Amino acid sequence: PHGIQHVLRELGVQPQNAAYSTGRQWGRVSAATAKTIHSPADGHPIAAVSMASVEDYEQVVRTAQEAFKTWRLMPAPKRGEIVRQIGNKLREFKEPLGKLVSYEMGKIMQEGLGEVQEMIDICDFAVGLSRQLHGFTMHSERPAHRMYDQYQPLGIVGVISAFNFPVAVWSWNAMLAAVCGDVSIWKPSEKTPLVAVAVQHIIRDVLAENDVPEGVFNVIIGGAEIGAAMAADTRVPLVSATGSTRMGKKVGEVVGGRLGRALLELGGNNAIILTPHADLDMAMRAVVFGAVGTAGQRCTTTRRLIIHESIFEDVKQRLLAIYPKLPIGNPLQEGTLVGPLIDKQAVDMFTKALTAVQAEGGTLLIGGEVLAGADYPTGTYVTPALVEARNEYHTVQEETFAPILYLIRYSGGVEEAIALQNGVKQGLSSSIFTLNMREAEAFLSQTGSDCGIANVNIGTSGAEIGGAFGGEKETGGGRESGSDAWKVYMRRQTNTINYSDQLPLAQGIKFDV
Ligand code: UN1
Repeated sequence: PHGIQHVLRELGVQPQNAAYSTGRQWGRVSAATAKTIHSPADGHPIAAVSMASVEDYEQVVRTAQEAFKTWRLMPAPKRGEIVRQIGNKLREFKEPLGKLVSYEMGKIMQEGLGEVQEMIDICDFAVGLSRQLHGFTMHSERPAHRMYDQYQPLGIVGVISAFNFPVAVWSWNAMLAAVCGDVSIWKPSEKTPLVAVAVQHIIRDVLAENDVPEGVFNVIIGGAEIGAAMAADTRVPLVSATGSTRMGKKVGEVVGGRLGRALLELGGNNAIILTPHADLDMAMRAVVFGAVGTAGQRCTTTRRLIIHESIFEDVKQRLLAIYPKLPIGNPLQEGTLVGPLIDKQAVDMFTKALTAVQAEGGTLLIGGEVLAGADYPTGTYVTPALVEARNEYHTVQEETFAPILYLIRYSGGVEEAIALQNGVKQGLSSSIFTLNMREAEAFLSQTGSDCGIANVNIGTSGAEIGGAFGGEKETGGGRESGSDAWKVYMRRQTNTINYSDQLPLAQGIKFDV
């Protein structure tokens, strides 16, 4: 259906794919560990993968360690040149890769293409960065001394990515790591390994044409034990993990236990504040994209709407007019805006959260059904839900990775709305819609939003790659992607050089021997 066989051939996705790759080469296929991936869109089997063992992981790490020895010697702009070519290959394959992302993960085609565009954008960003891995120079307090800091390649970067952005998050990490002189080992989500196979196929020729050694860009497909091995491995100085707070706490604990670096990008419980000064026409588009886009499965998804009581009824009626008309269906179908959830387990969490929030006193206004019938063959299609709720409900405090939007009322000034927005454990993304400058600036001030991302008159999701991406509190504190997020991928060093014939001590200390 939808030309998917052709796409699989073009992307080198075989009926059965091997468990790991160190660049061009693929590891052995063990039929015993085969896992078939089914599309959440139509339930059809797409292809199978082998699951790697910890011994396979060992093999990959050794190859990566060897590769790092030479990769770090290549001048950064030359590494950038290779990333530039990877970006161009992704441009060539944007359509089929976007389609496979859509088919394997279930996000609509437009968002699949958008995800590949994020990869292309980060490649461009990384190319520029490869000539800008700047450190500062400082003036020494001692005569004839020079002082500066420099950034050196760090080593192996472990990348654990989630199903919802199955390829873009890899590229944020792997492309920055590559220009920084690091090698990466990617463990994609068990739910979406085929797009990782496809990416490896796409970059293969670039690696060959540039004689990139095996071990610079590694993929290993496997279960939680591979992630656990990576987290515990002192040969992996940085582990970048995207996913649930539960997973991140485990990874963070293990990596922290060996004093390694963990870059964590975990759950969000993102809110949009609508004040009496909001442009509601504009706000509604942002709210609906944020709440039902990617079927509510972005870490930046809008989960809470904090609405001033004077406009509460108006906002509610506007949403109640939009929600019944949302085109729900096959994500590859032109015009669909809401695709399926990733699997039945996700559907279960969706329905359980709705039952729980109603038991706490919430009112389900619309949605919450699991769709059945010929157009919805997988049991993973749901109707996005609107729930009138209170911020303090346990269910509202948790991130449910599904399209549920909680409508929460406030009656005082913007400070009250900000307190509600901040009144959760997570701290990823936040927004305010207002044309009032005092409200907007209060939201952005030191007593405003406590999130890693705070927007004015823009929704919570759909960030550009140029900014640093991540959040505070239980979101994990890490920053990926743009701005100076690259620094975590490098080893920082302060250098002081004495070119005098004296040895003066800092702080003026006298120590004559
Ligand atoms: C994620 O959901 O893990 O800002 C990443 C956004 C996207 C990235 C989301 N650019 O919504």
